[in-house]
Amino acid sequence: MNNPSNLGLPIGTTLDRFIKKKQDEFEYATGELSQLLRDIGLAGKIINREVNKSGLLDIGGAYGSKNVQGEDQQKLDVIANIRFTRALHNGGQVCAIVSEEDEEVIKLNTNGKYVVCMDPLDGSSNIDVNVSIGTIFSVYRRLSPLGAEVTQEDLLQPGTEQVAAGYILYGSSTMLVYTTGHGVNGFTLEPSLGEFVLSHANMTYPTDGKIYSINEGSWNEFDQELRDYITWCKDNNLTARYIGSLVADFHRNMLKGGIYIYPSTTKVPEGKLRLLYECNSLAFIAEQAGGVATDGQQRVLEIQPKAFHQRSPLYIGSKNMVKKASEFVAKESKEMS
Ligand code: P6P
Repeated sequence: MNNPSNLGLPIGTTLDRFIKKKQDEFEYATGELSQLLRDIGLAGKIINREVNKSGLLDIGGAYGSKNVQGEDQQKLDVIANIRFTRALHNGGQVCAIVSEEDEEVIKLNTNGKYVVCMDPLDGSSNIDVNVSIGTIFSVYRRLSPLGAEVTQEDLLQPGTEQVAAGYILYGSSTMLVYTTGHGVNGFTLEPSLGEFVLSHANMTYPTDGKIYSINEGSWNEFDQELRDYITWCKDNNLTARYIGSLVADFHRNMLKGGIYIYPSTTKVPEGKLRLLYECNSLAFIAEQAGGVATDGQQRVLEIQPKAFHQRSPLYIGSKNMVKKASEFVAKESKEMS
């Protein structure tokens, strides 16, 4: 397989060379965003090393504290947060980070042009059972002047303002998948080289699929419309696949076609996933790959954030599958994307 990227770069091109080549596409082709993406790649390689060793070193299991969501932090959550923050600080391009692991914003370089929102290690409770986990990130251009104090407006931009978004999947292989608004490309870590190399050029979401991903254990907390949709899936011979790790479910569905749903329920009316560094990041990727992402009612990317860690329901995946789900759950029929 040697389908070249949309730049004609062949499979096997290193991430560094790919970023440099695509730099011309960036509206601010001065290299800062390229540097930022390289910093993320570096942090991903370091975290990959820690994740792969977690069974051998005493870095698995709970850290003994809770994050802003009240969830038990895993030791690797904390390590991943430190690694990403350090890599982005040293790279110098980022003025602030909104991280799932920190209640308050992490202020870095006052002259940094970019804001990063991230979940350093999503699904980390799966670490101890060797299930794939992931890093999710979004990049925004700051609105306030360089050198000034970071503002709420810098940090709470709608997903439509993202200049880049991506995820790193620590699975049977480790992959970095990202977009800068010009399509989606996937890079696989070649451990013997320590390099991410282009392996999945121009990734596209199949417009349809046979996989639906939702935790049916919450059936009793679903509203009737959602139950009716799930029953429709069963009546139409769809397959249920739910890993319990968002990045892994999203990635599989993007390769094979499918829909992932984390809905509003009676227990979590706002849903469980966070808008800034889970829903928006994957929604940007999904749309760039021809997929769709809503909160059940509206396009995720158009939601105006009001708080760093606010949650949102998420229906994301193949265009026709999200559309079908919307026929059941959307309160009013409107074009989702
Ligand atoms: P539940 C992991 O905690 C996560 O944020 C996603 O990665 C995953 O899809 C979801 O929550 C699992 O949540 O409530 O089904 O266990």
